[in-house]
Amino acid sequence: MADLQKIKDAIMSGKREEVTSLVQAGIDAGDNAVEILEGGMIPAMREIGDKFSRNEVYVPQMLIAARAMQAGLALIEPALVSSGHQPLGKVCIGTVKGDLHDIGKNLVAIMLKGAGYQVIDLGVNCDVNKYDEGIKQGATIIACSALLTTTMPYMKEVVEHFKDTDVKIIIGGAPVTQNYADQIGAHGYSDDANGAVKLVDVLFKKSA
Ligand code: B1M
Repeated sequence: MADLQKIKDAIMSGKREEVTSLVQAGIDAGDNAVEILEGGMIPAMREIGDKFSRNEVYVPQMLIAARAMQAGLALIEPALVSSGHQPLGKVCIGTVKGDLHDIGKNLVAIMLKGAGYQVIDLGVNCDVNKYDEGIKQGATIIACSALLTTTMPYMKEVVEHFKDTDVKIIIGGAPVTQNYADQIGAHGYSDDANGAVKLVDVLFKKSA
């Protein structure tokens, strides 16, 4: 089994090459990608965030930790994504306007692809026009991510923008809650990437 503590430490200290070799060693040893993700990688991001809150680290350290995390994610992505079946439907995903956090959004995209959906990744800092582009490319569901309490309110604008259409909007991200989703009239909320896949499954079954 990969040394999850070492992976966590390497991500927190932004050692991209060390993360790559530790994660690769885990994959080569046949470890479960979800265990590497949930046992080492995600806890690293949580802890660096807590340190940031306590002023023990600053933005540059969060940034290099995020880069090391992305390097590890790229390695486990193929194991998280199963292949070989027809797309079940199209979903577009993006982090809302003003928000540059993309790790959670990327994870949701990976899990959706793994579940057989075609994913249009709109990136970060998405305004309603950007989400419109995803819809024009054939998506029927929008997955919106927000990590900041200051950017979360933009989700209401996205819901309002698509109010009189058939587009379904699901939301998530650290500050987002079920209560907030109900309040703004979103079609679903999940606190993690697997839950987002379940929401999409339900919405596609409903529209089938
Ligand atoms: Co930022 N940051 N950051 N940051 N950052 C947080 C979010 C923060 C909580 C840190 C803290 O204070 N403890 C805090 C927000 C406070 C608040 O608003 N309440 C914060 C802040 C303040 C800031 C800046 C303002 C700092 C500054 O400049 N002074 C700034 C804002 C920049 C901007 O966006 N405009 C900023 C910048 C950055 C970096 C660029 C340095 C970097 C991001 C790099 C990147 O993403 N490429 C960064 C990072 C890394 C973090 C933390 C440490 C980690 C975020 C992360 O990747 N988590 C974060 C602290 C934390 O989260 N504990 C923090 C791992 C990821 C897997 O989890 O994204 O939550 P998460 O996704 C989860 C679920 O939320 C869910 O599924 C995922 C896992 O299953 N989910 C969805 C996410 N999206 C979903 C969508 C769905 C469903 C589920 O669709 C339906």
